Amino acid sequence: MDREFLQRKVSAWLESLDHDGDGVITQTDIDTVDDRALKAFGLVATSTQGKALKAASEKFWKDVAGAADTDRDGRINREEFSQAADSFTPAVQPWIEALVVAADSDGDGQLTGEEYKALMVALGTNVDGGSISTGLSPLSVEEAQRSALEAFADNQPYSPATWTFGKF
Ligand SMILES: [Ca+2]
Ligand SMILES: [Ca+2]
Ligand SMILES: [Ca+2]
Repeated sequence: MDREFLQRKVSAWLESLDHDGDGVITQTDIDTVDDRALKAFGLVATSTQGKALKAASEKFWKDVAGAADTDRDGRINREEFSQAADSFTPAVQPWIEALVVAADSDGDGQLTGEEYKALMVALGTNVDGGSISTGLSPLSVEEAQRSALEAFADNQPYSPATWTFGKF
């Protein structure tokens, strides 16, 4: 991955994840995504999906902090994030997948356009940027997971072939 490309990625990720805008990623930011998501999906934290989401985000934070937070202060700054950017995509995948499963609040395996938009808002991705081309037709959970990962990893259509998410 070339350096400029990496820096753009890191900036986009930081922007998406840094919900309180203090310039660093902390567990609070991750919790905020979960809280927003559950609210948007009409789920309570004690629901099955809520618990699964929490478990996934805790693992994500542990993996990302373990790889990136080199000074162990509980905050991942831009430099730390850049150094560990390679480990971010595999770490984030299960969490995004859990978010998509939670977004399917009635568990029928499909996300309506509205559910999908709620998911994008919870993730902090730009829903007005044309990244959602699916309109309002329902998406399968698998399609939504793939799409959410792409939207999250790359707000702009930019060398999509650089990003492969393995098992899809
Ligand atoms: Ca923050
Ligand atoms: Ca740190
Ligand atoms: Ca559904």
